[in-house]
Amino acid sequence: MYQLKINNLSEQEFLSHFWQKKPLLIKQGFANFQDPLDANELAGLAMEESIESRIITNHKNDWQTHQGPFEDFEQLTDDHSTLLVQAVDHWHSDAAQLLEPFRFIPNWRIDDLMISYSTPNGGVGPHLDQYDVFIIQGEGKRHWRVGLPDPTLKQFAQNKKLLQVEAFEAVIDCILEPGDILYIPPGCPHEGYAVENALNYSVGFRAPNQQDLLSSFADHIIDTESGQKRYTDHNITLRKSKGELTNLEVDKVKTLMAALLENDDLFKQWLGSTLSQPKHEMDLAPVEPPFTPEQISDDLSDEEAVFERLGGTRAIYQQLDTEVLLSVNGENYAMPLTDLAAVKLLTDNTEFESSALNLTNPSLVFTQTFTTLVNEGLWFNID
Ligand code: AKG
Repeated sequence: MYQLKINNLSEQEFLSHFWQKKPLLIKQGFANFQDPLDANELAGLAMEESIESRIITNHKNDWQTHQGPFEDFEQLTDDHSTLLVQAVDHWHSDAAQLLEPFRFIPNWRIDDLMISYSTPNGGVGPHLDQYDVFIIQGEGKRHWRVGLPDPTLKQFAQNKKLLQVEAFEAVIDCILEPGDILYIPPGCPHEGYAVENALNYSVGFRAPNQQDLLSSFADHIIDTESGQKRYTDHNITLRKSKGELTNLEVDKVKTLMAALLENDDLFKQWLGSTLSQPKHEMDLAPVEPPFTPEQISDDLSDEEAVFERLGGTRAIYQQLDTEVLLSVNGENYAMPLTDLAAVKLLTDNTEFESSALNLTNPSLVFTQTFTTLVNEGLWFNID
């Protein structure tokens, strides 16, 4: 279990003064840091078809990007190279533990754990992200520079797969040692080069933009065959200019469209399903033969049982007027309001004790839903 210490700040102080505001160097954020994996294990993951990985090299300032999966690691040279593996929390339960200390931030904002292994002078070069990130230093040392957002900084493509940013002034310039952490808000340019072979863990956050949201909402409207109401104008009057689309008509179209966004049930169903989509394909092992709700109920009544959530699973809930809407990996499940405490337990924690669940007195609907989730392999009894 990793214990996070944000200098002398409380989590609330960090949120008030730094989150989405300014970068922060957290010296020894994790005291006595132990890497959850080594470079060989990371390389093993980068050989898998279903796992996204890249090697970036920068010999003599010639930036090259090679896309995984990899059969060998010839390109991961003794210096000037970096291997990056995305969404490792989906595949490696010990590495997934590194997300836990950051769950004081709303869980739907957490995106994934990216891990990099760099040889001396290796890095991805100066760049900026649209997302918040905590970069944790594992084995080795890395020289990092971080700047403040500057709209005049130009981004350019070093190659087809590598976007970088021009030289920037640093407000943090440091050598990270094992257990040190850098918090970098969106838009802050940063670059890190290994001083010696180094492992880095990036805890990334998601922040959808309007384009993503509206296009996903449009898909939801089509899938659910909603939004069939048409434009009407039963009280138009004769007017001089027949070519004009009047401001009143523009407003009526806007109102027609806004009515869909204001449909709270439709909106929350869509939002729950879209925000709970996992980052990548899940490493699922469905239960065969499936458990019955009675079997799960028996398991739950065993006071000693502990249920764990599979790495990469995204679980959130919203309160509707008459029910609780649980969303897991893009699927919505409606529960009675009396299950609020049970749903909270399921979504606030990556593992829970059945004794705690029993105290909430879960309904049959909850047990049936939980049975479905266990049968899909999303929660499992670690007893
Ligand atoms: C990021 O996560 O934004 C980084 O810059 C990390 C890149 C790396 O580990 O090489």
